Amino acid sequence: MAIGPPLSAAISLHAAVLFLLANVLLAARASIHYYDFVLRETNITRNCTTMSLLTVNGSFPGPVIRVHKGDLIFVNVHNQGDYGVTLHWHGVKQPRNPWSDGPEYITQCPIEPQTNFTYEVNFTDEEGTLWWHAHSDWTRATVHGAIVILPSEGSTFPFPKPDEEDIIVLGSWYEEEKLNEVLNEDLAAGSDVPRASGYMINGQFGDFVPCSKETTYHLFVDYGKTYLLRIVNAAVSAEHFFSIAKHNMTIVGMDGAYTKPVVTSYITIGPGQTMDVLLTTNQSLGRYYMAARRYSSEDTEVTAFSHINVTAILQYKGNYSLTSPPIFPSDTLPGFYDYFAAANFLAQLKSLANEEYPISVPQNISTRMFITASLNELLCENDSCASGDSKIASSLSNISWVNPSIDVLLAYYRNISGVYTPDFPDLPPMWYNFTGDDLSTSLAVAAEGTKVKVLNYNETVEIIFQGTNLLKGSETHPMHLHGHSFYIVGSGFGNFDNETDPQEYNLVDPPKVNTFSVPKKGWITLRFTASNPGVWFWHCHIDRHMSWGMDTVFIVLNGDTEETSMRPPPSYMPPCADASKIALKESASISSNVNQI
Ligand SMILES: [Cu+2]
Repeated sequence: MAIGPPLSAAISLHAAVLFLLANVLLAARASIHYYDFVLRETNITRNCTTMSLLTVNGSFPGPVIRVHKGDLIFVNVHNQGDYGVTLHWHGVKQPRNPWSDGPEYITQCPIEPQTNFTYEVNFTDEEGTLWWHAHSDWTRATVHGAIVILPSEGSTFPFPKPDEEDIIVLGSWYEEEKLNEVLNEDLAAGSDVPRASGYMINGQFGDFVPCSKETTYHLFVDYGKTYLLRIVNAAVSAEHFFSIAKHNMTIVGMDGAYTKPVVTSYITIGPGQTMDVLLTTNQSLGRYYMAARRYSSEDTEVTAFSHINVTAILQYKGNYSLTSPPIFPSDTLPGFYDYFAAANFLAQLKSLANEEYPISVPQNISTRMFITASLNELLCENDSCASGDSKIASSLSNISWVNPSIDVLLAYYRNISGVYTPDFPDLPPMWYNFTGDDLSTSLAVAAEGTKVKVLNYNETVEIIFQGTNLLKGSETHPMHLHGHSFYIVGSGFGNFDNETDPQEYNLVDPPKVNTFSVPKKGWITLRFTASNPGVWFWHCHIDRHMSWGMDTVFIVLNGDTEETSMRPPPSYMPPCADASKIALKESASISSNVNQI
């Protein structure tokens, strides 16, 4: 029938006009902000001791970035510290622009002392709470802060507007003043790496640590109001439970995307994750502890972590006696090893997934991967390790990631050979009872490599991350992907079953996240569309595991048009210390190409 083409042309013209109009409106509403972040050593006193630590603008946690959805910001980072640093905008997708993403030796080389670099951070579909942090060594222990992304101007939350809001940043504290130096010595020796001596809420330990009571964080509230709490877990290597005495919380968002409301008396939050919760102040006037406690998924024989509850105080305003101590959430805060409390909480999370906030879970998959996440060992040849004949390591599919000395992004963009290899496998090298209790130590020997996975533009990807119990080292692994959000369509305990488990997938309203924990002795399945051309880090957000090699990189190739291709680099990127080798590698790669021709 002749009616077909003109009608479809009319529809597409209509769609194009709408699209243009939407863009014009967005462009009119979005604004541009400029920030200066000065990194410098700052004296900080905690637990009766003063230490010199790197901070941004002298504050710990660092400054809050506050934007509306669709805004663009430029952050000029002035490094006045003593060592090279990079910053990352956790959960911000940075479409087509991995140059500003930040992970050291993945998308850039460090900003060296006495130099500066301006990051361009482009907020597109994110809404809610995210955060920024250093992404070099373990500098993020003190260099981190929240990012608040309000609804775009003229729109509002998908829940009644809260009366007020506040930010809760969970952090960790190390006794080692030169943390990075100790870390690098331990990594070279192959021994265990530092563990936090305590945890914090908004930079404070709370009432149960010496010299801390006077500075405990207080949230002063009015009776009968609703508060939006933006909770960030910025701890370097620890999952946490968090609960407020006598008050329920309603989860409404996670990782910069809205969720269906879930009423809960506690949350489980892994490092890297953010959660938005509503709190209604409907209890008797008084003081209530907001308490966090480490969730340890390590073997219960591992007790070398801080068992002190970290506290802040929710304090009602009004005339009443403050003589009684604050109430502690003893009945709602789960125990340190409460595996089921962690899993039960996470299983409730679902995307809002309505007409106004739609989701797009890939239904047809073009690339399937099955990746094991393990603790491992590396064999030391010729007694090269101080700790004996092996080093502690971790891996994805038994490949322990090694950072190159020239960043992967630069090597990809300029076609420099010898920096990485494009052979990260879709399947692990061997199959065994991954979650068994008596696995042979010979299975745990990993190979080192800088292996990346290359994806075509817009490929639909499904990944099953299977945790293993090699070296009796099963733990949760909060896996984080840069440049994309992904949907958690399934998770479970034990070994993934490729016949029965996919039948249980949630393809309707799975949570949309940038970080999600593979449970101890369990698995998760996630899906996403590789719609962001660039070079993107994929790693465990427990930095102990990340530094031991539980990492890989996904390169998403360019599409056919400029709009589906990576942007060119900015005029200045921090140079790599190994820059002299770049010219040599480039000429070697050109001559080897010539030889091939
Ligand atoms: Cu991990």
